[in-house]
Amino acid sequence: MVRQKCAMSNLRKMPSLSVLMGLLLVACGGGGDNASAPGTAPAPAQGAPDTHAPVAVLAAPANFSSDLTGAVSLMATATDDVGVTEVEFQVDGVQLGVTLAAPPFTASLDTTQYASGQHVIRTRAVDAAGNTSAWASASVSFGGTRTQPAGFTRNESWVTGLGNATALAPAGDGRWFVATQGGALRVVKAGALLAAPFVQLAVDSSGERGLIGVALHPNFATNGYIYAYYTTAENGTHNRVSRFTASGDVALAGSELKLVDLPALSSATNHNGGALHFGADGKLYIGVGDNANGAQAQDRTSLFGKLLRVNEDGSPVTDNPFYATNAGLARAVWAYGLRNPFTFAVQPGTGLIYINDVGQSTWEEIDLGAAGANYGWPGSEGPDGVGAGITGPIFTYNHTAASPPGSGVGGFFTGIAITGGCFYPSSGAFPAMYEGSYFFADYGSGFVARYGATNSAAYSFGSVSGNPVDMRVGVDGALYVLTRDAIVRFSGP
Ligand SMILES: [Ca+2]
Repeated sequence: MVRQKCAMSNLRKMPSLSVLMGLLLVACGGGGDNASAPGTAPAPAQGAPDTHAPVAVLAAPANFSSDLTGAVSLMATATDDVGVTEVEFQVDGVQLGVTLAAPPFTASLDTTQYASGQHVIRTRAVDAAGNTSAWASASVSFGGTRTQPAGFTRNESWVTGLGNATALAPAGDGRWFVATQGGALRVVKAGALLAAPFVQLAVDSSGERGLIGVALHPNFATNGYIYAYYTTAENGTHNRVSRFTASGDVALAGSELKLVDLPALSSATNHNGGALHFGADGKLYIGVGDNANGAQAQDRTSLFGKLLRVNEDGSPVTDNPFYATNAGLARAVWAYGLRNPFTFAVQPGTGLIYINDVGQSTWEEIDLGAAGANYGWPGSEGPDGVGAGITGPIFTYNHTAASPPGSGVGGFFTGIAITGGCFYPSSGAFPAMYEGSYFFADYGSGFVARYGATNSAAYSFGSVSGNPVDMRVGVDGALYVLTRDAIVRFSGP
């Protein structure tokens, strides 16, 4: 353990001596140890301000510690040219316990309070002048079987019996609209699945085709507009976005307005995308897969492998990045180089867009939405092949665990297909630490995680038994995860 340094001789000549003395005597534990720690800068000259930050080291647990259970001891060491006055620990970006003023810098962490899976432990030190060390951190995994944080409730049977569900959208009145692959757009009202669908569409549901996206107009409460993305066999099999008008819990007969007819699909039935959301700019964004032809993702004149941006009537928005160089519907291209943007999300208020791009055989990724961005597919997947002109992911995880587990990009998270996702709003029933978090899930692993932009790190939140396909925060502030068959409700403490 590196010894604490207390340069008492210099401090006696500094201003505010009585305050500093009190702090430093505590920080030094009364040990009177004036020896220099190796590697630290010399103490500031007499009368000079202390501008040298301390150094904190997380001594335990070790980075990549796996399957930690029960009570875990955290230990930090901290050194400074003058003296350390505070050491704190964090778990997943939230301070653990009280700030420590004196060594030993230890704390006990009760892992049973956290969902099993990846968590990040951090420590940092502060000196009397207020200089703050960098965070020292360890990515670890907690074992056990906890499927949601302590104090939260997971209800896996909030709604069941959906049958090949693909996407969901909340209404401000508490209802939910749930797309099912076979073409039925179902309604959940007061927690009950209504027997009559909102609308039953004729769809081609082979492979990954079918009714695979739903979005409500921002003014749904007054205009009743609901948008759906589905595969139709009309005039050659292709994907379409239509608008319907609600009349109570069903679509007004004859209200379908066909807004966007995408180009004909090949015989490939996978990679259709399907996600639909209105941005903060009032425009409708549409995720379109590459139809299993990666080259189309790089062709900016192709509608495949893109995030599109259209007006609410389906017309391309005139300030789209390739509006001037493309023709027809291709003027709707907003971002490209995507493989299968089956889900994406818009942050309430800020309009920030995160795109989940399902990878091929190696990487799942979250991309930061930006006009004109090229996310690199098929030449780039996850962190691989991110060259000039390519926008790499903000978070990515592998299909296979690294050796040792946790040591690779994405840490302990592994899976086969990223789904989700949604931002927790700036107010809601969850504790403040969740505000602004981006929740996502994996279709195969069934984990539910959150990504915190503050530390660019992802943490385990929980898991579900089924295969997650979509998720949203309800008007009650609970997190609703849609699996192929059910809506799982995670409610806060
Ligand atoms: Ca210092």
